[in-house]
Amino acid sequence: MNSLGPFGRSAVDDVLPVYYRRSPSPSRKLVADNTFCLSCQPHCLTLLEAATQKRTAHGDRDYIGFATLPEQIHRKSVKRGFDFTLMVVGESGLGKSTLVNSLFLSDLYKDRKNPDVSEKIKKTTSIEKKTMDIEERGVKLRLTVVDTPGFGDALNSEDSWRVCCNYIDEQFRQYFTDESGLNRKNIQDNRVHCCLYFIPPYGHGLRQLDVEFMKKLHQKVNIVPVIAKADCLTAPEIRKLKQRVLAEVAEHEIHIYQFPECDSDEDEEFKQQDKELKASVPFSVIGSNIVIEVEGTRVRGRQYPWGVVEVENPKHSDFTKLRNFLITTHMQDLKDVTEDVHYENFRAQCISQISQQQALRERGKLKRDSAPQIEGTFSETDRLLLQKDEEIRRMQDMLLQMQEKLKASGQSGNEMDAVNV
Ligand SMILES: Nc1nc2c(ncn2[C@@H]2O[C@H](COP(=O)(O)OP(=O)(O)OP(=O)(O)O)[C@@H](O)[C@H]2O)c(=O)[nH]1
Ligand SMILES: [Mg+2]
Repeated sequence: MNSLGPFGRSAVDDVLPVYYRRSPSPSRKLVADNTFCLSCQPHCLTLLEAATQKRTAHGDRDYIGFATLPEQIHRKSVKRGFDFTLMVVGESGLGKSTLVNSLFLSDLYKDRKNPDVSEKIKKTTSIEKKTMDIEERGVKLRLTVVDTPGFGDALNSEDSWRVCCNYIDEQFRQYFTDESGLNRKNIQDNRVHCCLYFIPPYGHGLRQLDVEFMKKLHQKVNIVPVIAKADCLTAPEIRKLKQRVLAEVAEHEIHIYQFPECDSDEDEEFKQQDKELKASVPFSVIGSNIVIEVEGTRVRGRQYPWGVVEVENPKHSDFTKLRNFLITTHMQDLKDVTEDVHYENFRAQCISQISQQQALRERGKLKRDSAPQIEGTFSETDRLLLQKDEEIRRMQDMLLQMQEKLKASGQSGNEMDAVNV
């Protein structure tokens, strides 16, 4: 691979955040120097003391040491590794698997058999997930590709989007559960960070199925539309189709992935290339699993009787732009938007659902709790009333007995008067 990034930057430049790229290299030296100071007098010096000694020795009194923070983050992230999940969606045969193989210089789908027509009729969209670990200059990337063979294959393709939608939700749900659990340190992030949506080159823009899919999923995932098999179209046809797709996207209020604004302090060349990248959407792409020799150089391409279509030739397609966008320049932004916008939406919905369920449960509990309480109150009152009734009844009995005794003894008159008094 070329050691320079797409915009003439080194691979290290592309990996490191801008503020670190521009910070002077002495920050790296400070870490080493501190380690030296601490290790030579490990028991007498604190890290701060060591830093202070170094500052004084070097006569640099303005140097506190936090300039190493970006490097600390960088080292930690490199150690931990990165993960990225890409979903490819589009009608069967549009070249999804071929493009993935071309993008990651791999052959992920060697064993795949194509279903025959009778299978296709009853087939529904399936999800095929492949993960591979890639390492480049010590940076590890765990790449997951989620393929959707059979998308739009079945006669009734209305629900094709539902399978993808459920898959994306399921990954969010899993992440939400893991994040709310006890062991939050080693969460595996399987959330879908980008969805390449393949538009056929032979139509006149978006079809009902394309509009439906994008409308159902644009709030859940970063959708990046691509025009498949661009070698089927001439340059003016590609331009026309791109314009049409963009117009239809706007007409149907579909929110495809929005490129972030370029920093104003970036150099002119970078700004120009960023502008070209944005102008290329939807990317027209070509894929091939074959390497051909053209004028002494081996290139990925498609051999036709009239010539070779080169996958990585910018005059032939936007493949290189798409690859740079996905891997070199915007991978982190795709992840950030997934985290900050799509996952946040899902999380907010989950929390509001949980709160609603809790409120309903509380209401139910209140009802259940209040029922025995009323019963209890009634039985207690009844018990007291019965006690009083019983007492009154006993006193009346006693009174009657006394009256009868008095009558019987013959002295009833006077004594009865005394009792009544
Ligand atoms: N002309 C042209 N053909 C292509 C291109 N990419 C792939 N193909 C061919 O199209 C056919 C289907 O390619 P696949 O990559 O299997 O298509 P898919 O979208 O993965 O199909 P499913 O897995 O069935 O959904 C193969 O014969 C490829 O060689 C391309 O860019 N241009
Ligand atoms: Mg495929």
